[in-house]
Amino acid sequence: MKATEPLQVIDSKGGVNGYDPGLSEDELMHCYRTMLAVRAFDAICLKLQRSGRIGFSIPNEGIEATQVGAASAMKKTDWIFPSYRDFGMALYHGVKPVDMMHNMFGNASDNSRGRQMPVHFTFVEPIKFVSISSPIGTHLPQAVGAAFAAQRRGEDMVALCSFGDGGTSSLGFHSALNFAGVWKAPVVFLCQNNGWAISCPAEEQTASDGFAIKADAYGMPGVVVDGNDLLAVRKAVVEATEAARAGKGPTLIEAKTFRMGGHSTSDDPSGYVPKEVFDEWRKKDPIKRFETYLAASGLWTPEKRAELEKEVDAEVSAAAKDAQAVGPPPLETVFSDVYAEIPAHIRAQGQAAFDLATRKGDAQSGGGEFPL
Ligand SMILES: Cc1ncc(C[n+]2csc(CCOP(=O)(O)OP(=O)(O)O)c2C)c(N)n1
Ligand SMILES: [Mg+2]
Repeated sequence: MKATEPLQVIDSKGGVNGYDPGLSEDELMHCYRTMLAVRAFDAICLKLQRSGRIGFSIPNEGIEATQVGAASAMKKTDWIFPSYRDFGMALYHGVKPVDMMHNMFGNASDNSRGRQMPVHFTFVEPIKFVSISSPIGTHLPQAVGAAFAAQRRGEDMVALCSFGDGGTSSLGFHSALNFAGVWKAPVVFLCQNNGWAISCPAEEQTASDGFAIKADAYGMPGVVVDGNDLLAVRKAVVEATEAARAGKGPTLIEAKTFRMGGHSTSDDPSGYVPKEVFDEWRKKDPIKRFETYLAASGLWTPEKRAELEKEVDAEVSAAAKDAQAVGPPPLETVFSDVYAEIPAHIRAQGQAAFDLATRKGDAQSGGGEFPL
């Protein structure tokens, strides 16, 4: 794979060469705080998983700038079709950590009532955050369909559709880009090239010169951006949304970044990522990169980081505590949430399950193992 020079905005000294990100000081600090909140959520979920209180979590360290930079370009009327690693996009738009924690525990307050895997969030407010799909690539055609429908109805909606380098090998990727190109659907395809699809390196994922070049085949612009530079990601996504709103159709953005953790809490990346690669990417930490810009703008000090870290850590810890205290969804919701009127044979099956639970006790939580 040849290296295409990615778009960058923040230079090594925190300068932006006159670029105006179009964000107020409060909005810039909100981006920063959200990245810290993602990291706190990550760290606390890891502890919850390792102590057997939740089954599974997905690390985000290293990719916070891609998520938050992209989310910052979206309006509340837009829809996000996220990958499982994108909870920073939800946090940016005001989803509360406790509502995410309810999903992590699969408890009775979870808006999916424990029927989804952990980290498979969905929210209608404050932004449409479409339910995360486990099967890779399946949400890309959904994003195109939703965006095309909104366009036909004359609604001001752009779909931000995020997926990984591995996602580009799915059938959904190719059919979605083809339809979006033909229909000029208002979609921003954000390929987060974090170097790996579980243990498969990006170099073995494609014979193309990177991922953005695939846009050529579908008649849309392809842009490569430094995914650890929040303002560069924002710039690329803002331009793509402007084109989409102007009826010019979709853009494929490849954000080059790196996953500093395992694929999931069930994975140990030290088995396949060389230590030197981790060391190299640690120097490119996206939060530190943004700090250089904030500091150069007079908005950041180490004390500010400590203060905000304390704040988000307390918020996420309290969210975990609250969610843990909520019990599992009542057994009958397995049936009652599915049918408006429960058919007789299902009612009979349900009764048998309730009788069993009465005799033997309701399902007990497992020991934290998860087979993925
Ligand atoms: C259709 C399908 N095939 C395989 C899997 C198993 N799987 C889960 S995540 C993953 C890797 C995806 O990598 P990438 O798209 O690069 O996203 P990343 O995890 O790096 O963010 C695979 C192969 C799946 N979930 N769905
Ligand atoms: Mg990947």
